[in-house]
Amino acid sequence: MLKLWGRTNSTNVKKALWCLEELQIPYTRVDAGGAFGVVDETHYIAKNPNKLVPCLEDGELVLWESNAIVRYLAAQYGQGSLWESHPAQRAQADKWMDWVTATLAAPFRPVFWNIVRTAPEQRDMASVQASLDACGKLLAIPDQALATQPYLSGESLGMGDIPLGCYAYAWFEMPIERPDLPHLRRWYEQLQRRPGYQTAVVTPLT
Ligand SMILES: N[C@@H](CCC(=O)N[C@@H](CS)C(=O)NCC(=O)O)C(=O)O
Repeated sequence: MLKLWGRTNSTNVKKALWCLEELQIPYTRVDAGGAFGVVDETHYIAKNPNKLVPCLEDGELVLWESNAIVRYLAAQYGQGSLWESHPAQRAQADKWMDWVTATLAAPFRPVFWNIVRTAPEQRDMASVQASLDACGKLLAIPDQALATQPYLSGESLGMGDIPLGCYAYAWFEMPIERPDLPHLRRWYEQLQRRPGYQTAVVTPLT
C-alpha cells in the first residue's frame, strides 16, 4: 500500500493527501515533520535527504517534492481525471503548479506564519501587509484565468488545481483582508464541495 510521510497541517503534504483522496487510492499516512520530528531520523533521511515532508513511497518508488508527487499520482492513478494526456493541455496544468511554487509561495509564507503560527503580540504586521498586498496582486492572475474556465486545469478538476487549491484554503480562511477576487472565490467554493478536499485540505489551520 502507498505510504505518505507528513503532518496534515503542512500545505505541501495537503497537496499529496488531496490527490490520494481525490483518486480514492488506499494509503497509509505517517505523521512526520514539525512537532512530530521523524525527518531527522536516519531512516527518513535515507528517503528524503532534505529532511522535509511530504515523501511518498509506492512499492520501490521513493519520491519527495510535493509537485512531483502530485504529478506522479495523477499520471499513475489519474488517467482521465487528474492527469491530462494532451501535452498542450497538460502544460497549462503544469504552469499553475509551477507558478504556485515559484511565484506565490514566497510572499504567502510571511502571511501564513505570522497570522497562523505567531502569537498576536509577536507578529510582524508590516511584513504581513506587504505580503498581503503582493499576494492580492498575484492572485488576480488566476482570478482572471478562472473568469473564462471553471478550473485552472480546464473544464474539470485536474492536477493544476491541486497546489493553488491548498493555498486557497488558507487564503480564504485566515482572518485577513482580501481583495475581491470573485472568480477565485467561485472556484474555491467549488473545491469546498468535494469530499476529497474536505478530508485532506479543510483541516484546522495550525
Ligand atoms: N519543495 C518542497 C518543500 C517541502 C517543505 O518545505 N516542507 C515543509 C512543510 S510544508 C517541511 O517539511 N518543514 C519541516 C518540517 O515540517 O519539519 C515540496 O514542495 O515538497
